[in-house]
Amino acid sequence: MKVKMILPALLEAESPAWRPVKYSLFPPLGLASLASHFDVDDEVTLVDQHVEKLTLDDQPDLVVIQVYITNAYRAYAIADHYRERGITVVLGGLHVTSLPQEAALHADTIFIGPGDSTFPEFLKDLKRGKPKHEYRSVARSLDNLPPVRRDLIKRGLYLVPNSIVVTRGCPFHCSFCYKDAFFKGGRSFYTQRVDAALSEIERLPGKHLYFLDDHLLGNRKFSTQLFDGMKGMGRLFQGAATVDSVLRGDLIEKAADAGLRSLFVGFESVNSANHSATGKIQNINREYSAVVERLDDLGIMINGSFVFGLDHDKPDVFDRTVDWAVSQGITTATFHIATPYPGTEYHSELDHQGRIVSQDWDKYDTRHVVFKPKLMDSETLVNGYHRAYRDFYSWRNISVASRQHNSIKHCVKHFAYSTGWRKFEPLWDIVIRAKQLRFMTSVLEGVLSKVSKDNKGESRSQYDQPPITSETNEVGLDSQPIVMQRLHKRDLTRSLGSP
Ligand code: B12
Ligand code: SF4
Repeated sequence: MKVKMILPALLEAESPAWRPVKYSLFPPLGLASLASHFDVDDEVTLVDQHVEKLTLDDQPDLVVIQVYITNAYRAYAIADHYRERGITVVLGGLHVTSLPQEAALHADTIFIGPGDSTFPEFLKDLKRGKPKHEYRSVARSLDNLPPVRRDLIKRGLYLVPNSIVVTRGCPFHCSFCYKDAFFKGGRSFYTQRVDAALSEIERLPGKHLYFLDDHLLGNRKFSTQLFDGMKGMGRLFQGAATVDSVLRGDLIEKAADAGLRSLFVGFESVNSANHSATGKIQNINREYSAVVERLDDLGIMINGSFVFGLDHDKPDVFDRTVDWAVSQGITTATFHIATPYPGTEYHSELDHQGRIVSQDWDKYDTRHVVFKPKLMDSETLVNGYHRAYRDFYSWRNISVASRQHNSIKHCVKHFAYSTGWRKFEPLWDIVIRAKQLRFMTSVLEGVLSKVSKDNKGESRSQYDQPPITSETNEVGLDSQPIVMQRLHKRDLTRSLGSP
């Protein structure tokens, strides 16, 4: 059987503001995982439209398309095109799971939820000539899965060809997150077997790995064994985890020992009221600085993720967030405009209140305002979002933030990583067009090399600002960054909130 697997690009690919580097980071791991279920004599190709040209004049027997909300319209157009040619088209992924009826109009078969058990079931049915119209994932396990078909990945087209996932889902339930909708009807957090994860890591060439797991520290037992197993492998890796997990126990030290050098942390908001409202119930006043300090002490760079426009955000939220992130020495920041993905609790709430103003899925990219914000107008939200990016990545703020670390090497790495990521777009474009990203992977490995607490030797508190002006638990405009900065290691235990 001739099979074509496609990750359609989002429409933004045609915009002048397109940042090719962002979409040349990771290969389509979901499709490469599903491809492992084909027979050896099936002829499979995998096309990632973000990094290569998609031709549509071929005649495969089966087309498999992954649909995110932001590429949905293009995915549907491609699906319609192949179906008109009489080819079987199957659709799956996050958006199909959120809106199955919409997707079903463009597919012979749709898949709801993760495809690890339903896709092989479909392939069996297809062979028997009796594929169903819909497969719904109920059994959830990563045991005994065949190895990801990495041979289908064109490694040279990606900065981070070694992306990997060793768990699925997350143990938490934030109301705005895709997760609960996607994993409905079965387990929503599960892991690979540790030996299988370690074997997969061993098979990856080079040093650098990027764990795309939602929460790499989410299962303590699994992660402890994973990091113990990775110790001595000489890997450098990046991953994502929650505020809470960085503070709890010594897992983060184990991760650092195993090679963790940069962590994506979902701070989400500097307004603690937003956390209660969205199910992120940690106490922001106490935890955030402690997280930063602990990671800093371990030489782990931080990519902080922040959402703007939640119901407790006033127009001052942009400056407050940037000021805090800079004062704390956050290495890179990812800002988002709050986006109510269909299927989430957040979407239901806003919909119920009549506040959804656009159903154009192309705009659900966290850069557009698709709902009516509560305490500011849409223009303020979108302008504030752009301003936050501009201000955070201004030369001045990069330089101030870079100086907030305990070691000179960390300061230099911060500066190099942050400027390299945001300030040299034209250079990235040249490298991408010349298909030379593999050389940049070694540069990345250099930047992610180990930092030990050395030369500078000063405590973060030497950079601290004036004393606290308010003791309120609610994050006050003037008090918030300062309250955060006064935390020290001894406060860590006290600062632990429930997840
Ligand atoms: C890596 C990543 C990216 C990478 C690259 C993605 C890629 N090349 O695939 C980059 C950085 C480019 C990226 C960009 C964006 N991303 Co992104 N990203 C992720 C992340 C962290 C991991 C995805 C992944 O690889 N998972 C691991 C693999 C194994 O799982 P999978 O891809 O989901 O595939 C499984 C199932 O979905 C299913 N499946 C998928 N397709 C199909 C098809 C068939 C036929 C079948 C049977 C099954 C099936 O089976 C697979 C195996 O179980 C997810 C978070 C997450 N955990 O999903 C967010 C996530 C997918 N991104 C998201 C968003 C919003 C974006 C952006 C809009 C962000 C932005 N502001 O720029 C852009 C636009 C992306 C686009 N192309 O449209 C949202 C999507 C929300 C939604 N409802 O669609 C997520 C869920 C993050 C979040 N928490 O909100 N992203
Ligand atoms: S902690 Fe992150 S991945 Fe987990 S539910 Fe919340 S937003 Fe989603």
